[in-house]
Amino acid sequence: MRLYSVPLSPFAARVRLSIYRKGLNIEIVPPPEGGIKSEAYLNLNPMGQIPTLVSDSGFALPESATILEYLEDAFPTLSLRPIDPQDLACARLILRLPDFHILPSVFTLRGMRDPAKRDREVVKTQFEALDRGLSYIEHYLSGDPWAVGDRASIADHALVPVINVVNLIGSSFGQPDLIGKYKKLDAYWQAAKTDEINAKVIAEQLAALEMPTIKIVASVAKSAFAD
Ligand SMILES: N[C@@H](CCC(=O)N[C@@H](CS)C(=O)NCC(=O)O)C(=O)O
Repeated sequence: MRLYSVPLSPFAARVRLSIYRKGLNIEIVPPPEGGIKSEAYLNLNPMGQIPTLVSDSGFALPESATILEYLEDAFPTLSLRPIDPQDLACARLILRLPDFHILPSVFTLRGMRDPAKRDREVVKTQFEALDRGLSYIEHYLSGDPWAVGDRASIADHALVPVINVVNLIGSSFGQPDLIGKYKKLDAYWQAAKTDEINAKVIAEQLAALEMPTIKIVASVAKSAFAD
């Protein structure tokens, strides 16, 4: 099996977290030559997005949330799904909330990191939307060091890479502590960073900022966290 991934993408990072935590033998590879809009890649993932998981039989699965669930079904040992139905529902909620309420603003703001390209009104509106998104997570977080219950779950895998990119985007606009006002979220992040697997993926995301080869991917993936 292999996972097409780029280091900084919060969508790819959440899948890498599951792969590492479950100790799966899945090769993690960059997009093929030609990038994510090449014919070869579009044959695997017609949306032309990262990540894509490809099984040994050639089954190619896009969409990070779906991939996380597939990994749970295909490799149930060391389950990352809470057992209690209510906890599981909360984990799935926390998995999805950033996609609707945080990452769209992060990506828009990312396109405006250059002060010359900033529209003040858009920046203001997007930071407000991002803040609302963080408040939703605060509402549903059940504690620390894990987002739901007393062990790692798919919710943590969605959340950790997202907080990392929220911090990065805040820093590029002179607001490095966007989560500080949210007590549960802040405590969660402080604890989450000390977990070895989380720390590995956080470091991979941060290291990507220094990698010149990532720029090749970024020229294709306009909205990606990849340049
Ligand atoms: N809903 C998708 C989103 C994936 C996504 O947007 N990936 C970005 C990388 S961070 C990408 O490939 N962007 C390029 C594009 O959308 O054309 C998922 O959860 O996997």
